[in-house]
Amino acid sequence: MALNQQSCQVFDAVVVGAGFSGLYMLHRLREAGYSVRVYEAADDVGGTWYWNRYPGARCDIESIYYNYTFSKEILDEWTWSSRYAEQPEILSYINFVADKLDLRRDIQFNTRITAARYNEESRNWEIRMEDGTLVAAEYFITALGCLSSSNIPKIKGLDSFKGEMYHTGRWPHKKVDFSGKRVGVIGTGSSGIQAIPVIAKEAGHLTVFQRTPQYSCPAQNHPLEAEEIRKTWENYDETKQQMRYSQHGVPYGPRMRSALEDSPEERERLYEKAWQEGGLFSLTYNYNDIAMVPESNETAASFIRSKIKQIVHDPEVAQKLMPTYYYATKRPIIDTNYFETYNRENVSLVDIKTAPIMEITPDGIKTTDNEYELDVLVFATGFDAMTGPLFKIDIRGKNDVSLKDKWADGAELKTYLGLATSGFPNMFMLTGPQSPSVLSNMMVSIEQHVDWVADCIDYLREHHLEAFEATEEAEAFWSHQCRAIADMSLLTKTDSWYMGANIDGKPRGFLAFAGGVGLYRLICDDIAARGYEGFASLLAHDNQDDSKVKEGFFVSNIDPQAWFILKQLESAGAPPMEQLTPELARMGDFSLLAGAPEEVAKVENSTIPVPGGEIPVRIYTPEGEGPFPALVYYHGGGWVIGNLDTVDVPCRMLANRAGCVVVSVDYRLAPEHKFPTAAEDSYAAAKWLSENAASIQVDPERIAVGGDSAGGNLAAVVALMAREQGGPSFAYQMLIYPVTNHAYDTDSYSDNAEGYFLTKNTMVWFWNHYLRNDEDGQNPYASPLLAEDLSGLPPALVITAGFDPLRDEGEAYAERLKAAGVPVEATRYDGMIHGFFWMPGVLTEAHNAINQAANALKDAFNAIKTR
Ligand code: NA7
Repeated sequence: MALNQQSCQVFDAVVVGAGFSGLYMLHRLREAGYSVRVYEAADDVGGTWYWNRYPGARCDIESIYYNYTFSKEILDEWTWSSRYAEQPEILSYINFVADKLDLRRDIQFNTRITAARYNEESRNWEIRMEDGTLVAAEYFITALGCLSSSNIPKIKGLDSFKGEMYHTGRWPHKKVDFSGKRVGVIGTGSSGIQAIPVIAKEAGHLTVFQRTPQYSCPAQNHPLEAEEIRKTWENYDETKQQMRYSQHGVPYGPRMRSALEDSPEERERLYEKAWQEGGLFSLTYNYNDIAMVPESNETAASFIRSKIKQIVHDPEVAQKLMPTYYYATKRPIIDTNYFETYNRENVSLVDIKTAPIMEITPDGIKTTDNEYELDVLVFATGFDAMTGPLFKIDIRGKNDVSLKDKWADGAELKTYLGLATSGFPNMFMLTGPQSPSVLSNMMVSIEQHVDWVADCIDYLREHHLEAFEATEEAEAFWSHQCRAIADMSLLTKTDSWYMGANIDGKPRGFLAFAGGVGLYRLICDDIAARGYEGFASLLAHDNQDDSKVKEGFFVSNIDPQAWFILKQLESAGAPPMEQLTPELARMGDFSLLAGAPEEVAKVENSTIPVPGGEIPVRIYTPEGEGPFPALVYYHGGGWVIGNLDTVDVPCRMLANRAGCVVVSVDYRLAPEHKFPTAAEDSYAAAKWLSENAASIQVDPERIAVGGDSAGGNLAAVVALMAREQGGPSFAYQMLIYPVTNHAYDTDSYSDNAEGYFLTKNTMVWFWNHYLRNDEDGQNPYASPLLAEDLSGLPPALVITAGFDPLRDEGEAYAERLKAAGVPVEATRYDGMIHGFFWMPGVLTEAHNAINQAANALKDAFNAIKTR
């Protein structure tokens, strides 16, 4: 496609698509004084809402929040008629905005863009229309929508059908008449579930061809009063901020509680309330772990299944409608009388998983066990989402490489922030793959993207930066993050269109950023504030500050899951621990990071005597016959915070995997009980176990000590105390990122002083609460690294984390043990942060470390057995 640019129009920016994102992009750029042209295949504005006109089509976000928020005036001038607006009303709203801002004069309708190519010489994009016309632009912006490439499955005989055929995403503009007709609907996603009840009312007979049963909750749609809208937006700025910094783009979020913390009765009560209230998030927002923890998910899933059973009269039909995948791992669906529709005489349900469709015949559908005669066939079969619309245009970047080839048809999807991709300078994708878009209220995501791109273009012009593109490093980082973050949830455990699984032959992989719109906004803003870190401009290369790029967070080798946790904690804006009182610091709840506690044969809370009092312990006994080996476990928390619950999950996992009893010890905390109380309590607990082993089915010859962080310190100290104070003798010491020295002088302290969960300042705060004075810090029972002699101690496992201030002192202790002749297995988890051992709910490496520790314990116990 060679172009004589003098012969064609040249714009500052070309935008493809006149839906919500394209329209706002046009407005922003035009207001800033750029020349912009929007091309749209349809004959009017609307995008997704122009095409999806099927009966019953509605938004699944409450209309009150499904607005542009950039203009208070526009917001105030529009009134929605119901809680969930119907498609015609949403389309009217889009038209109202287009008129109000006089957008149409810069939109060319009925124009499909077929190709776009970056010309490296002119540094312009050359954009070709279906009729061959070319235009050029410095910036090429896709506003294609995520769900605009409709999917009609390639079923044998498709073209032979004599009746009428429609796809929900390409619905005609005239009313389709179903009255008295035999109608078939293939597909029971959101579109099918909205359309089926409406079609059923009109059709002679409706046959639904269902491949996967779905969870759906009632929308409980109702008329909206103008007063309600006014009240909601009374605090315009505040509501807007709440939406922007939320998880999904609505001004509320999940309750900070695990579904497993409530009794079944309480859960039932809350789910029932949510069912009555209706809406997309009602059920899931009862708890914060439904999308994360299988057991929590099942509580919501089984509630919906029980509702289906109640609603659908015919038990066989109800059974066919029972979904089994993890709830909310596909976009949750809300409906109006969907399940009730199966009680109608004129509706039948065909399960095409057990009897698949063989072919479409001139008269209807033939499955493996039946034939269905139809007059109308409706495909509610969804879309080739996210990448589909981009691949429909032949987009070519530098060296004439096509986007489709670069991404290997989607198998190697690589973007930076979902906004840009290397090799395609000055191209921006609005709500594209690897952005949070489809997991959110689209309006919030759209406004964020458009604002960011408009600001970026201003910056480029101001700094005379041309040919601006994402670096390969940055996009590798981002793409890795997106996959790893999605893997932390249940989202990747289900075949869904989020995974590309709905399209035959489409490569599988999670297509969006699952970290939430609020966090995403912070990251994007952070990157902009760093001078658009992760982007490079060819022409300005000499002027760019390379050091910035090298130090950037996207080139660090921190584990993506750990990075995500850190970003989330950062965005939560909690004050540093050292600014809190110990009482307040103890209230922090990290149970979501730990994940769901697994079953252990027996878990018992008890107390044991220690000098000057009693302390609680929790005893985990595995399946099988005793006597068992045992691990005495000391939790972390800088001797100031932490308790038995903090380490409940890893203790359970260790008990099951190592086949040992775990005695978790709630030693007394500082500053109420300063050094050496914690060490003495810990030693007393180990001695108690050794002396009372038989009473809890433990073999006294096979006892290990272990712990993490301050608990690792206590385990090491107990081993020293036992050697020096006449036993007991331990089979093993398991030291997880232990504190070993009251000093802050290591490289890891300076490299990881802040930004990696445990900070240097917090460590200083912990030590200051723990020790009575500096002299205590020199005591080997506080700083075991200072012990003169480490010989004769039990064999050890020392696990450290790469991004931890305590890394080097843990490793120094391992070295000293080795030098003293103690067998040591030392492992550094390079990409990990302090505390990761008790975060198996979100970190794969936590599982690896717990498994490693369990295997090491097992080996140590077996060595004694066979001695
Ligand atoms: P979805 O959610 O992708 O649903 C498509 C439906 O079509 C779903 O039930 C599919 O079953 C079914 N389908 C897809 N291909 C086939 C074939 N080949 N044979 C039979 N059935 C098939 O699209 P929607 O339009 O409903 O909703 C898209 C989004 O719009 C929605 O998430 C909201 O965000 C709004 P499957 O589940 O793949 O087995």
